[in-house]
Formats: sequence, C-alpha cells, structure tokens
Amino acid sequence: MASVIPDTISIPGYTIFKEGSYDSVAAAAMLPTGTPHPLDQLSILEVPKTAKIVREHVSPQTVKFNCITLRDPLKAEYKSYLACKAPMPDRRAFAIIIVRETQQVAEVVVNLKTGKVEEYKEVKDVMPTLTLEDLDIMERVCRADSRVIRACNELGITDMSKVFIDAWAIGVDERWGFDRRLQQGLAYYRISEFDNQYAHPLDFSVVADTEKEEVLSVDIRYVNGERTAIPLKEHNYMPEFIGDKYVHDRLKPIDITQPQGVSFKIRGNEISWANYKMHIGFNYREGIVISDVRTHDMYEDRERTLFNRISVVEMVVPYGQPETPHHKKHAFDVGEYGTGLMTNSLKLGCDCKGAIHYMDGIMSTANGEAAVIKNAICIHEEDNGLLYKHTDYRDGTVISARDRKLIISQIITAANYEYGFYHTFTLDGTYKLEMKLTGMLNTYCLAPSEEAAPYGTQVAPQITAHNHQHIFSLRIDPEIDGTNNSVVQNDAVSTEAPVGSPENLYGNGFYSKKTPLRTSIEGAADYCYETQRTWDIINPNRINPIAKKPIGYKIVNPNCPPLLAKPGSVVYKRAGFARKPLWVTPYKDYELFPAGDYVCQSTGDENHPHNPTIVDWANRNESIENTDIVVYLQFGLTHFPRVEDFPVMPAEPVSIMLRASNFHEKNPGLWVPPSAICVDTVSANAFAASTSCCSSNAPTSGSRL
Ligand code: ABN
Ligand code: CU
Repeated sequence: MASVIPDTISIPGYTIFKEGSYDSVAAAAMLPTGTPHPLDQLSILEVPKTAKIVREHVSPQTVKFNCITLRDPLKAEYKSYLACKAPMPDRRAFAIIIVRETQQVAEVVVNLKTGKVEEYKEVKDVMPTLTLEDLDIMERVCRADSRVIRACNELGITDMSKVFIDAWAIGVDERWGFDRRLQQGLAYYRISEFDNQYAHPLDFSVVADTEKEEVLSVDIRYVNGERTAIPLKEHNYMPEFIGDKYVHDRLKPIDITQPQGVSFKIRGNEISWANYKMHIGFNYREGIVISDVRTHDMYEDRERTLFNRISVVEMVVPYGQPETPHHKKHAFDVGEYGTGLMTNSLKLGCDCKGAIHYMDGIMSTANGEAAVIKNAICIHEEDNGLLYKHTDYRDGTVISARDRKLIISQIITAANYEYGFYHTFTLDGTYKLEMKLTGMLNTYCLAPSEEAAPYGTQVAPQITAHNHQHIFSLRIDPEIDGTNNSVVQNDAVSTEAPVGSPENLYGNGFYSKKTPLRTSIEGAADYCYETQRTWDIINPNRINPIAKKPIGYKIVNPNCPPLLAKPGSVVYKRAGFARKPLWVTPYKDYELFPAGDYVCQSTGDENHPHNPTIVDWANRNESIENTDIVVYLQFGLTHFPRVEDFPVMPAEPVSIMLRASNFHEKNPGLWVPPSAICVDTVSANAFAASTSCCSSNAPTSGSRL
C-alpha cells in the first residue's frame, strides 16, 4: 500500500493526500477499515486509485479531474444485495475529466475491483462544476490584468493586493460562445487584512476564460458617465474591530451535556437512533446523502422502509436587480460549485455544541489526489421540546414527554453566503430539512444619485444589497413501506354544497380534497396558499387498518416562493426546477440533478441532447402511480435584505417537512418514556413500575434516550 502524506493547500479545511511520502498518523486516521458499505464515499485510497486507472486509460493524453466520486450501485443491484439475493455490488468510481489537450469533457466509470474502465463517454456542449481550484484562478488572473488594474487605478486603488474578486459562475453571457469556460468576477476592496470585504464593493465586474487564464472583459458601470466612488466606511464584525464592545456579563454559559453518552450508535457510516436506521454518505456535489432510512415500527414490531435516498440536489439564488451585470447573478450553488466541495471543516463548540460525532468528507483534486475535509458532517442530538402533553383536569394526571432530534448537518461557504443544512429526524416520525442562511449579503456600490429601492436595500451608506431568492431542491426517493408509491394532493376546502343544502345544512363542512397525481406532468404541481396544499406520498398497497386509508408521509411545504424571474428570462430557463414546488418522476438510475448534470453555462434549453433537466423528465409524461417514484421538493425564501442583515447576517431558518401520516397505528412517540417529573402522583406509581424494568420501554436498538 502506498504511503501518503497530508499536504494542506490554501483552501481552508482541506487536507490533500499526496502519494509517495509518509505521515502515518494523519493518514491512518483517515484510512478505511474493513469492507466498505456499498454507499460509503470513496476512501482516500480509492480516489488516487481511480485517478491512476483513468490516467492510464487516456494516456498519452493528460487530464484534469473535475471530480472523482462514488458511482452509486444500480438500485436494483443494491436492493438485491440488501435482500441477500445478490453479492455485494462491486465498488465503482465515477470521474468527470477534462482532457487537457482537447478540453473535451468525458465521464468515466471505473470498476475498483477489477481495476478496469467500464465506461468512457465524451460529453459534448457541457461545462462541469467549477471546483475551488477553478475559482481560485480568477482572482490571480484579474489582479494581474492591465484592464483590471486600470479600472482600479481610476478609483484611486494602487495596491492590487487589496482588491478581491469573488469568482462566480456566469450563466449565460451572450458575448462569448460556448467554447470558453467562463467565470464572472465581482470586485471588492479590503482596507486592512481582516476587513469586511463586502463593505467596499467596486463598480465593475470581470469576465474571464479561466481555462486559458485570460480576462475577456472588464465591465465598468458608469452612472451619468462617471465611476462610483468606493464606499470606504468600515463595517466590521471580527473581534479585533468590536474590541471591548461585547457584553459578556448578560449571557451566562449554556452547557449541553449527555453524561451517559449519546443515544445513537454508529457502525461505519450507518447510524441507528431511537427507531431509525440509515446510512450517511457524502459527495462533492450533493454533500450529505442519507440513504436507506428505516424505522422500527413498535406496534407492528417490524422494520419499515421510509426513504431510499435524501439529498439536496440543487439550489438557485436569482437576484432581482434588472440592471446589467446583476442579471447574471443567479448562483446554482449545488450544480455550479458543489455543496460537498464548499463544505466547512466544523469546529466543536462553534458550529456544533454538545456530544458530537463527526464524519469526514472525501473530495478529489484536479490532479486526482484525495482531499479530506475533516469533520465535514456533524451528527448530534438535541432536545426538541414537547413530544406530547396532557392534563386531565378530572383525575389530576399530567403527562408529558420530551421530543428530541437527531441532526445530520453540514455548513458550506458559497463565497459570501453560508448555508447550514440540517437533516433532522424526530421521535414523532418526522423528517425535516432545515436550511440556515447566514454569512454576508452580496453588496454593490451606490452612486450619489442612486437609490437602492426598489431592487435593493441600502444596508449602509453607499451600499445596496439586492433583492434575491433562495430556492432549494430537496430530492427524496421515497420508499414508504415499500418501493411502489404514489402522490396525492390534499387541498383543505369548504364543502361545495351550499349552506342550507342537505349535505351542508349549517355551512360548516370542510374536508381534505384528494387529487391523485397520475403522470409526471401532473406531478409538476403548484402550491396553493388558499387551500394550505400538502401532498401525501402514499403506498397504495398498504392500507392503515385504523384509518382505512393508504399509509403515507405528508409533504408540508408552505415555504415555497414562486420563481419571480419572468418566463423568457435566462434564469427562468436555466432553473426550470424552481418553477414548481413539486415534481414527481418515475425513478431512473443516475437521474439526480434537476437543473441538469452540467449546470455551468447551461441554457436550460429543453431536449438538450447531453444535459436534460427535470422539465424534460416531466415532459416524458410517464406514469407516477403505484411505482418507484422520486419527488423533488422546492422550498426557500424571497430575501429583501434588511439593515439587520449587515455587516453579517443573523442566521435565518427555512424548512420543509415530511410527517408520518396514517403511517403508524397510533402516535409513534408513545414508546418514549415520559419524564418522571411530568407524571402526576396519581399515575406515578404506574410509571415507576414501568421504568423499574427498563427493557419493557427500551427501543429495539438497545440504546436508551
Ligand atoms: N454564491 C455564489 C458563489 C458560490 C460559490 C463560489 C462562488 C460564488
Ligand atoms: Cu438571502
């Protein structure tokens, strides 16, 4: 086995493993032990092994690796393995490469067991994700460019080391064809080393070909023919600037302790907690992937499947300022940059508090080395307030039980913004994805004659922050107690029959109107605030014996802003997925990314031969009834910046939920022992008797809450 040495590059939190040298301590901690689970991310050995096989395959041409990641097993193959009907699927890796000599993009599948390239496919007319290494190029190229230097000199800047360029994907810039790999650079000035860069936005942006390392255009925005002065006032948030202005004495420490340890058990990347079991994966693009989510039903005393795979597969942040170049600001942070790649290395006590289990994220570099993000995934429990409570005034009994959450989270830094992803399971049978938005607003300078409104808010003198939306796409491959599922739309409506009619004599009738979604075109559904629309993912083959309805999970998604960019706009085309809060398609292996596999510089044109999107998948108009389906859930918020969002944003949460709905026979939390102090004396004896023999109340996993 080749020895490896970690070699840290400038990307915070990344440790790169280079072959050929030696540092056993750091490497040993990251080496895989035992046979990997088929869904485990590639190990630090499998990444360079893949690179070597690919290199040999394309030799004498040379390659730049855009990604090296796990090739998920085919679903059928994996399911057969789980059912002990087939051997463990071979480990496979998937790489996207750019052949340096030709700039041709190719997808490669490598069988890590046989050491063979199994598939090699050139993909035309696509641009792969911008890696952190790709983004790194922009600032260096811009700082050295004479036109950029001149644009800065005109503003009075002579020291180019104080000029910073946020590299963004560009979307579509009609001035250059598709032959070039483009980035746009948003320019800022930093007065001092730890100064808030977003406090000094400059009035120009840059377009560059970052493969050729060539600036193509410096787009200066003139207002009445003049440059806009740099906003120079300081707006800082780091401790050295706050100095003695912190108020320490009003906030006493809060410590979170679990003296008897956590209630989850981890084996490799599989976790069991309360009644749940699941597998946790991670990749450069989706970040956290949760698979094989199952629950042990206490009433039926059997394991029941819930979700085959959960991940955030896309997001878009379209900005609403129509003036150029801001129309080009609509970041697809998953598809254009990779959620995994941008993941923070988390710190105990800062990002996460309490008893934390961390998992690393394993990425790859352009050279095909493994790059490890230590502590990329945080797994922990939190108290979640009341699970249930009841006071019986007549007999004097009071009972309440505490709920708790299992949270699997990661935080990414997407240039200015931070996004926290919190995948949360609770004891009532709910899965919730909560996103927390924090970090820095994208700012721009204002000329004296300009007002921020209506397309932005003046967050500080001379600084505007533009209106924008954040629309996330959560992909869930449901497995609601079996593979074949359907989706039914629920609308809370008044009974149609008029007041005074026999059916609705007193006019108070209302009910949940059910509309089955039968095809993928019908599965592209709109939200309806008036009817508090929800959707149930049901298993039509399993009827709840009590409710006499199909068992299901309810999608609760009231936070689904409509895409405000108009039809015909660039972002409307590119972000087709964001036009609907719900899409339902039949499952297909490797059909994952609703804005296309290749989002950088995509146009969103329908029927693209190499880069279909969810609009194309829906247009196939296939049946989604009682079959293996996938749901894409769009949720998020429309952000009109406030001055309180400056100079750094207080975290803003937004979430979506899937709740057990007629899935169980009764409240699934009833097995959770109530807190002794919440049981009134009348029933205390019964409670004491039940807890004296803890096995009667213990979850089957054997862990105690
Ligand atoms: N928010 C846009 C973005 C994300 C990541 C890297 C650069 C820019
Ligand atoms: Cu925002």
